Amino acid sequence: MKDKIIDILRDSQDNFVSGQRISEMFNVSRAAIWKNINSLKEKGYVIESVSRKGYRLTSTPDLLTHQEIKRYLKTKKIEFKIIYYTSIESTNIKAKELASDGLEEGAVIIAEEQTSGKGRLGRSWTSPKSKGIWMSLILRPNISPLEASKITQIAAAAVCKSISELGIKAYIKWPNDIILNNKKVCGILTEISAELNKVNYIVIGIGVNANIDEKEFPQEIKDKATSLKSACNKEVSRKDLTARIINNFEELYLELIDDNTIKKSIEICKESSILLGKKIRIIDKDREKLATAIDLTDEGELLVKNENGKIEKIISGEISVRGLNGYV
Ligand code: BTX
Repeated sequence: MKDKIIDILRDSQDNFVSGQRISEMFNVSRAAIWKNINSLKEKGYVIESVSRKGYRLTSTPDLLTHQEIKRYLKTKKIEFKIIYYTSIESTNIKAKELASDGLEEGAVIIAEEQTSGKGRLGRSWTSPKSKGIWMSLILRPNISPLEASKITQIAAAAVCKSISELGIKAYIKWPNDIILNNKKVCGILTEISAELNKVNYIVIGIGVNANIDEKEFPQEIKDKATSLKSACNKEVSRKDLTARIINNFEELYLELIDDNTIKKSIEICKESSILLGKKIRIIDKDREKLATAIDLTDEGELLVKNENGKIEKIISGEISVRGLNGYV
């Protein structure tokens, strides 16, 4: 009922809607409406109430609920449905559980806070309350499991494009980081459940540091983490950015599904790559080697020239790539 009340108030724009009218719509008492209005106010909705006039919505909170994000969604084919939690261990873990239970493609698990956010290779991801976008998309593409890393490239391109739409130039550090001012502003974690040649589901986890102040980062990541707020000196609308990411993701993902190519994503990844043309360190478990990043293939693998001039293809997975002088 709360969601519907918000829809009614939104639709009436600047006009008041009487408590009587709303109560008739739901066939409940005016006191019940008043209770719901109060609970909406507690969530951050600013609702004016004037006696004999009724209620008027004057501002909405930057919450990542379906109710708030749906107005910004422009997706065409896939029904993206947000499943919202205020606090959760990890949206990827929840998404995998729900996907195993059969939840369909397009479900997006979003949390205001993760108490145990996951990075790659058992690393952790700091996810403070209401300061970022912590979300996981469930996908069920009809592709070979070997192609799963293409989804990471699609997501990286979608995030980078969405950030650039806010007027901020971000870079992609292949395969799964988005970089601002040489620091990580977003990480992507792709997880897959598959049989030999069939994908059951892919969960793509996206963590964007939206409105975290630099001083709020834990000491151990202070020198490598940043946020959009620090880059542009003001808070960004998380709900608008979340919808942009989903909108851009759908467009790029459908290129793979419909045309079996990720050309548009690769174009964005190349154009925004922070690695191409640079000397890099490739870390594979305990071994480390030097190379120059030279290109991305149409499939999204990194082409490098190693020290004796040989060209090699690096497939994302167990490998980490670093700049020569630190993280980037
Ligand atoms: P990664 O393994 O490339 O990066 C993890 C590393 O990044 C950590 O070891 C730490 O050094 C650093 N780090 C941790 N938190 C942050 C942060 N907030 N900002 C910048 N650097 C940080 C990258 O893994 C993939 C991260 C995916 C996160 C999303 S959030 C939604 C979804 N749910 C979930 O549990 N994970 C994904």
